[in-house]
Amino acid sequence: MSAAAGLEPATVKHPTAMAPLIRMLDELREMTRSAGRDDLDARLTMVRARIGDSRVRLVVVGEPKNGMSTLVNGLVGAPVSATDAELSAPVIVEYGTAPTATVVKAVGPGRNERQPVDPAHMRSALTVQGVVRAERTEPSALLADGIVLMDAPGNGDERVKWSMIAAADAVLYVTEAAAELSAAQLDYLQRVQQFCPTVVCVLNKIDLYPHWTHVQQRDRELLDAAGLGFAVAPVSARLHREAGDIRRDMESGVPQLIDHLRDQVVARADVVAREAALRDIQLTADNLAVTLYTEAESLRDPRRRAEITQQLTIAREEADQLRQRTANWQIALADGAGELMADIEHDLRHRLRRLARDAEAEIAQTDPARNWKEFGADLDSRICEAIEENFVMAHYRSVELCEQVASKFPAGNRPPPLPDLRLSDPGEVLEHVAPLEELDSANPGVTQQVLSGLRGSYGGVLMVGLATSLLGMSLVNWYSAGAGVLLGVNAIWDDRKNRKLRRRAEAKVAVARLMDDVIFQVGKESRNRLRAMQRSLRDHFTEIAGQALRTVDEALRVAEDAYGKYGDRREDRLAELNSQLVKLRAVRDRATDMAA
Ligand SMILES: Nc1nc2c(ncn2[C@@H]2O[C@H](COP(=O)(O)OP(=O)(O)OP(=O)(O)O)[C@@H](O)[C@H]2O)c(=O)[nH]1
Ligand SMILES: [Mg+2]
Repeated sequence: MSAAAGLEPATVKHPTAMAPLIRMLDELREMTRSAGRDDLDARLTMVRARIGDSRVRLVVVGEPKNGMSTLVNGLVGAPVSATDAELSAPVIVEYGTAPTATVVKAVGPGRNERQPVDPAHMRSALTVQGVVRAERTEPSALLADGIVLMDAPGNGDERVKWSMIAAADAVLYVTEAAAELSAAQLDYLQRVQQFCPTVVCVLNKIDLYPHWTHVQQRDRELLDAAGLGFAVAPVSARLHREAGDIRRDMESGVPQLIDHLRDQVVARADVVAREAALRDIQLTADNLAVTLYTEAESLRDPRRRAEITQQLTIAREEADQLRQRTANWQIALADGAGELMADIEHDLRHRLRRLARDAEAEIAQTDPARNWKEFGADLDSRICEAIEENFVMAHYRSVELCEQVASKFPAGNRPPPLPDLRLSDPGEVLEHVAPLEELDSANPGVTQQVLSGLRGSYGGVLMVGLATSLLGMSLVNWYSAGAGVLLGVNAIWDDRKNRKLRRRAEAKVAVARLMDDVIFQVGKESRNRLRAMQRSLRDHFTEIAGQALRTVDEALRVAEDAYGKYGDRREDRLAELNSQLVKLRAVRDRATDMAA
């Protein structure tokens, strides 16, 4: 059976033996496809690929670190699969004309990308996520015999493992000789058997556990009790690796395992493949029959027909309702947001105007020059408070708006989490606002006061001095000096009063300017925040509206389809189903005959 170092691996599954199976599979696949059972179709496609492959696919699985990769390397006779790897990838080793290694990476559903790697760097290639495909030219006994070996990493993706098992002709299930099979392992083996009936249990690391014969005995009993007639092969992949001569290699049990695989799997490849394929065909046929039968039954059932009609009516009504409700959500959002922005701005102006009025009243009662700094600080804190309240209002009003828009959609569509519009630090918004201006006339200099006093007293002296000079007195005399003092004091007093009035006017202007600035800056900030909120609501609800419409449209389509089937096309469909069932029975019978 063993091929020499020829260029092609041996053909172990013969095309003539597989041809009738392939015909059956193709027939069945057509039926599963027309019945819309994609799952069954996928399974049959894989079975087709398996029996179409002239080699025997052998997959090695087991729990992490049981020594699968060491065993694979032992079977191939070369270190193709990384051992003690932290991150291992599935490895496929096959016979080829040149030694190559390719990393196959899944780049999308059903699409793979191949990257060649240097076999010398295979260890590093293994850390890449994907499948490593290695081709060996050396006539490793098993590869040349036409075996493709697949090493499934112990802690790899379970789905990948199962698809490898389903694609395999035979499974080597590796356990450690430390303990007998657990209930969970037996359960796992039961499931494996449903996908691939040819399984060999490999009891590895017998060098470590002297009581392995006892474990083997127990495993045999447990498997028999579970109705699993798998062979149990005790081996030590390490002893095999380290064996220098044939005698020691025989102790490792690996040569015996290879012989077993040759006799029971390679030599019987046609039988093994046929049995597995026939089982798959029978199972799929039964599964499909149930689907077709159920559909035929419900077509014949008048209650079902009434139900379908009612479902169509409901689906139509729901679609109409949704269209009406959602037609105007955008208008509701745009209107609501516009109104909200105007209200918030109005509220801000209103609050600040009230503050300005209070400030003016205060200014009118006192001299603003006194405590102008404290006055400014106090005003600032009141402005902060007002702004904070304004933003709190903006927040709650936008939550309300969000709920209003959400109510236009079917229940269950929760409004999105809104950005919080409340201010954590109102000072930030006020950063660009210029502080309250200083009062120009706040501190008149001493010279200024003296000057205006002098101006007054000079007038007084001149006025009275001139009059008294007519009486022959000198220009400066007691009377004129008295008048000078009097008018001087009066001038100082007048000057002070005027200054105070001017300061009040200046203070009012300063407050008004501050308020203007605050309204400008805060208004800008709050408009920005509200617009961002509006945009995020619009994006969110556009998505929801699209989804909701797609859902009802799909429901409507399904209902119309079903109605079509049960309505006008009912008789045709029944006839079609009957003919499919007859065809299916024929395939099933043929498979049963072949299996027998
Ligand atoms: N004593 C002994 N050690 C072994 C034997 N087979 C494998 N090992 C050791 O067990 C460890 C794990 O071996 P691997 O071949 O990497 O195991 P694996 O099952 O491929 O591990 P993962 O794929 O990573 O789950 C390594 O240190 C091996 O040397 C054996 O027969 N006897
Ligand atoms: Mg491994």
